[in-house]
Amino acid sequence: MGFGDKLRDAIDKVKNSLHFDKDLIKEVIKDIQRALISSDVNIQLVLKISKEIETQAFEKIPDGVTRKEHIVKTCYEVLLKYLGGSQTQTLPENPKSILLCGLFGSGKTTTAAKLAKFYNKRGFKTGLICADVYRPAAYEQLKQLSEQVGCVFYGNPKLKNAAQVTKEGLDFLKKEAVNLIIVDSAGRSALDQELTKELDEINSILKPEFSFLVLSADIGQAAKDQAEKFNQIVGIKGVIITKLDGSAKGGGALTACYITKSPIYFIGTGEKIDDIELFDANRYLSRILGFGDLQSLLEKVNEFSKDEDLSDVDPNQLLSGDFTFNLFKKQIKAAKKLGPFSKVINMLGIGNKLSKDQLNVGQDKMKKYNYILDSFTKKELDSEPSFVTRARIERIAKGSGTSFEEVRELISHVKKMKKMFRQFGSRGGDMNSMMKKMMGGKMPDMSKLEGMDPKQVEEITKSFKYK
Ligand SMILES: Nc1nc2c(ncn2[C@@H]2O[C@H](COP(=O)(O)OP(=O)(O)OP(=O)(O)O)[C@@H](O)[C@H]2O)c(=O)[nH]1
Ligand SMILES: [Mg+2]
Repeated sequence: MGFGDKLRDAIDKVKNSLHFDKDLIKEVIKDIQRALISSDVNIQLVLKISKEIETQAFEKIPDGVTRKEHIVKTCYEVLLKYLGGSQTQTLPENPKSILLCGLFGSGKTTTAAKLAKFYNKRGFKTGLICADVYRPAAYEQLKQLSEQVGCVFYGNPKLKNAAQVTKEGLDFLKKEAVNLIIVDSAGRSALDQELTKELDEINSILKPEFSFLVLSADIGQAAKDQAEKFNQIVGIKGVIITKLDGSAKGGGALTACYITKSPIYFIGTGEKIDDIELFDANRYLSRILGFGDLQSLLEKVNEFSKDEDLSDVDPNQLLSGDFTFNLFKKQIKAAKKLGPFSKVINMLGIGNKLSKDQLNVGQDKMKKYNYILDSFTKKELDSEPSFVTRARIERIAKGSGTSFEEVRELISHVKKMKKMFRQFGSRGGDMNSMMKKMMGGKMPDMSKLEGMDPKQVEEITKSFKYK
């Protein structure tokens, strides 16, 4: 169970219960405590969070709001406050240079390539410099990633001085007329003198507009020490948390950033080059708590729509239960780029409603399904599963070189998906209107909170009244 699943279960307990008493609230708070502790959140902070939820849960509730709605809102807001790092940051429209630093294996090189792709998609001409002269394979790794991204690359495996490579890289990239430079530096097992010296030297040559500390979510609370040390010794603008997809300790890393007031700019959510997002605490939390995040799914789908013909995949269509073979075919095509289907489903906040088998339609199966769907006629692709009769199944199996059973399995898969989306759709609608009611029609705009001190932010968050 990853970070988020347990929290979600606790919140679901409130959502699904019919009546409330002190015992239920205490039980839910215990569940939240357990979830936070197992994701490595500092114990003092866990107590603080639970105390806040408990106090607010029993406050007088405003007219027109049920106790249940009030409690869900309270849990959401308190968790948002502590898991949101030091609030959502916005990057300027035109960043010129970014330096990535961090300890061994934190994800710097992968993040450098992810950022390059992120900005390329937004119209930048990005250049990557490999300033890791420490690890022999570093040059080749970043070079290959640059080719994958399609951005300009500079490295010099013969040089053993990171500052010197950076200097050469800057000259080279100037000629290439790039408008964003991203520098990948070497990791060490600790921020020792050697690494400090190296980063200082790169800093004085690059004068980065943004120097980011790259932290892996699986270090949990240890993120606090690292953020403090890097900030004191080399100075950082903010952090990027990687591996939030796989780590159960994500809560520890996120709250550590809240404690050290380190702004989180980006999060890494997978190994693929597209698995990076600007960190938006509100959006992240609604996703892990299962409120669904149609917005980020839509954005992602739109980014790929040009080359993958996904422009007409409308989540509302999905949620109305209108899940066709055609849509399934498109999903298989898009899965390569969007990442595993399980991830798309998680963005919708319904990952926990599916069985493992439904989630893990493996790559081989995907290929087979693709062959099968290629043998469907246009009419069959747009039809209800019941339209695909026995005779049709036989024809499709023959045409695709698969078996009768395999075609039947695909049909039953689509049937299940259709049913599941329809069920979620009706529930999701209720959830949306409930959230609206709770937030007075709108959610706090986190981008407005940038740079404020946490006290001010607290005041503003509190001022969101019910309508
Ligand atoms: N699941 C997941 N894996 C990631 C993510 N970011 C990086 N990784 C993986 O983490 C491992 C280390 O990543 P690198 O980018 O090489 O890390 P690094 O900080 O450059 O490592 P050094 O240069 O050796 O210090 C690789 O296997 C990556 O695929 C992420 O967001 N999610
Ligand atoms: Mg590296």
